[in-house]
Amino acid sequence: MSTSAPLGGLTGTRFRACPLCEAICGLRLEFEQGRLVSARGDPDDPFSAGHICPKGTAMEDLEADPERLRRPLRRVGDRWEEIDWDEALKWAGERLAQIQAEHGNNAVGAYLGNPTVHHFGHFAYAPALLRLLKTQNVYSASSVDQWPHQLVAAQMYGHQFIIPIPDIDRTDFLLMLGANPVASNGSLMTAPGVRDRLKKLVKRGRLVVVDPRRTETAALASEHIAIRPGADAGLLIRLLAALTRCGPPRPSALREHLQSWDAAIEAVLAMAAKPLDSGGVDVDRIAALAAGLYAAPSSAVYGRMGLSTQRHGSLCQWLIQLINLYTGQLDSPGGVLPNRAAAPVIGPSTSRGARDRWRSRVRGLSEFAGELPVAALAEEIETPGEGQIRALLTVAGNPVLSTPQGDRLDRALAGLDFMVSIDIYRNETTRHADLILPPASALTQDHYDLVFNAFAVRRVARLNAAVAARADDQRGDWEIFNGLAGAIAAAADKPFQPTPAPRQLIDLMLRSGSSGLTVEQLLAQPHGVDLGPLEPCLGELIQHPDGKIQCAPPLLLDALADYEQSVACTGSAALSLIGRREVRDNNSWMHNLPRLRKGAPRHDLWMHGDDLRQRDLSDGDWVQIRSAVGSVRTRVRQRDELLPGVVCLPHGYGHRQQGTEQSLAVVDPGVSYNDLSDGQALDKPTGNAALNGLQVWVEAASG
Ligand SMILES: Nc1nc2c(c(=O)[nH]1)N[C@H]1C(S)=C(S)[C@@H](COP(=O)(O)OP(=O)(O)OC[C@H]3O[C@@H](n4cnc5c(=O)[nH]c(N)nc54)[C@H](O)[C@@H]3O)O[C@H]1N2
Ligand SMILES: Nc1nc2c(c(=O)[nH]1)N[C@H]1C(S)=C(S)[C@@H](COP(=O)(O)OP(=O)(O)OC[C@H]3O[C@@H](n4cnc5c(=O)[nH]c(N)nc54)[C@H](O)[C@@H]3O)O[C@H]1N2
Ligand code: SF4
Ligand SMILES: [Mo]
Repeated sequence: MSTSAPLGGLTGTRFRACPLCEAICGLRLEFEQGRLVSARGDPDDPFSAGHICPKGTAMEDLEADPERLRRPLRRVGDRWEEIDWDEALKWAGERLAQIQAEHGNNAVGAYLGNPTVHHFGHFAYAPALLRLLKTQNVYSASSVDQWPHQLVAAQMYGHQFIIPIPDIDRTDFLLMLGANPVASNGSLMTAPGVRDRLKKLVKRGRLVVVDPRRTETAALASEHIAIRPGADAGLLIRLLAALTRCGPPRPSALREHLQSWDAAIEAVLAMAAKPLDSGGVDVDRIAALAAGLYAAPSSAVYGRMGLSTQRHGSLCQWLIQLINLYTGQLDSPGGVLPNRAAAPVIGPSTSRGARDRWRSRVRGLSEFAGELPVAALAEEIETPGEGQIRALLTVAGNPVLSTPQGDRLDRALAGLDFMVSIDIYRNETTRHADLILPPASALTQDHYDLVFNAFAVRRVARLNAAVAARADDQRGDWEIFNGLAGAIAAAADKPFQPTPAPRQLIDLMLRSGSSGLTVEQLLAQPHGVDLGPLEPCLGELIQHPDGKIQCAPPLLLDALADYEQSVACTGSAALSLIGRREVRDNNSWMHNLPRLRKGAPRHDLWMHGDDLRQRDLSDGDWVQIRSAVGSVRTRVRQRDELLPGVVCLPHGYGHRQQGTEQSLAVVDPGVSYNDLSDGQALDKPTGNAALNGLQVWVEAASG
């Protein structure tokens, strides 16, 4: 490969898509002698048109962070020592193979974190390693995030990734529930510069935000509807019922593709006739919303984190599809449409989203798309017996801070026989590893956004060529996957064929699509290629054998029936806890970067003034937050943008000093939301964690 000078001593300008969130902004990067000296928005990127957020700018800090890991580390007691790549991979391969030989395949578990979907070197390479391990104990951040979207897509359209995206640049009316893209930069709608896109929408038409908090997005919307957490399904049931009173379903080219449409509508209408909790939103307001949606030339209903990570996540996502169908907006310009990506994620290479082919050993939770719900991970490590997880591979994740009852998982990890982590930091999770394998800078690896191009609000494509070769003593993420799999195969005496290098694979994936784009063409256009707006294509994409949309999947009819039984949280002193995101945060990481850590702490608990007064609390007081499973102590701030009865805390904080090495992150570390969240609180059809709408009690902290 190259010399060991950073980035081969590169000086000059390069263009790459930012890998740090779903927005995939084009960046203009300046290098001097191998150092990244500036990251700016790329005005020539046809999609992001120069947009950048503070995290993109902080890429400079990320590349330079002296505490970022650069060599494989082996833990010896409390100490860490650097070891050689070949030795590291061989050791990991032998230990994992040995544990599987002695205790069976399921004794090795795997957890894949959020960046695995942002990185071609993960998304395209992890599957081969997992196939080799043949373990049923695969977990990921998807089950604390978007599983309900994937399940509904699989059930209705036949593939977990046929996810209709709101056409936000053309729609006349966007009804957005449980999303705050102005802070998060959008999610399951890749839309760089989303604030400007939404402002244009508000000028052109109408944006209504349904959220328990008047968020940054709600503040710029045409209208904000405050709702009690967890009651969106009630609102959506009433909304669909109100639509039926506006008139017959609006015309749609998909009509002939509908299976069991009447059954779905009847079931929803039957439920709407019952006394349902719709979160404090009154029926007249819902009727007016329905009339607005029905009359709008184009409209889109979109629900994200606040809807998927609650107890009724799948039900909510299903109701949203039915509403978009009723208004004739599914697969219609200005409505919601799947993105026919240049490099398809819908096809034989990805799992369609089958479920329940196996269950978790301890609690019997169903598998989905080859994974188990991560809420079951700790108990699968702790509980003795055949199939107990004794070794764990974690990849680009920090489940100790990001999954329910993280403190319990923290303790469980300490009891593993062996743990190996592929990560660039020693964090609350990887500190438990016996071995950490840190990849080279992502900038040294070819990258194509398989996932986010497929969920973008326009059809775009971009090949992000490596800016320089990695140094000899480093490995790219894809090389680590290949190397680890090769080492396990060698130790277990199994055949293994390494997956080809990214560029070759990207070429194959582009060829499997219909855009006609080639790697050469993309290399010649370093700012990316715009293929135009979303186009109707759902009819052709449906993967069910009968070619039809299944409007009334039994699993979702059951979820609807369950809603009636759900009891709203009414404990008099109890509050409902929800999360929040802030532009300078990125889940649990990037807290070690000076540019992002500046300013006042962002991890306080927020509470409405009425709730403070009821508890004799004042802004700035220290409080104890208790849930059914945990308790944390933090500072409270008065924020009247919240609905009374609702409190708000971000996740991803609660950094621990011991064993991690992120000296800035541990200054004023905050507390972890997920020391409070309950691993038993799940969306039933998927097992996705219900992180939002958690019942908590808050009182003045003693001492
Ligand atoms: N209470 C609550 N909990 C939540 C959420 C919430 O809203 N509320 N949100 C949930 C959501 S949506 C998500 S996606 C999860 C995220 O949960 P996780 O994915 O478990 O956590 P992250 O904090 O994203 O950790 C990312 C890790 O990847 C590493 N990393 C970054 N870049 C690279 C790279 O290029 N290569 C490698 N190998 N590693 C890299 C970082 O060092 C970090 O350790 O959290 C979930 N948890
Ligand atoms: N700055 C920043 N950006 C990020 C991330 C980050 O950590 N920081 N994480 C990235 C990741 S992994 C993801 S998945 C995306 C997520 O992006 P979004 O889906 O936009 O997620 P949030 O910003 O958490 O917004 C969820 C909203 O739901 C509301 N909410 C909570 N409970 C309920 C409820 O019961 N009903 C309704 N209607 N609303 C509710 C909350 O108040 C909040 O405003 O963001 C990505 N972008
Ligand atoms: S919005 Fe997301 S993709 Fe764009 S610069 Fe910020 S972190 Fe990167
Ligand atoms: Mo996420």
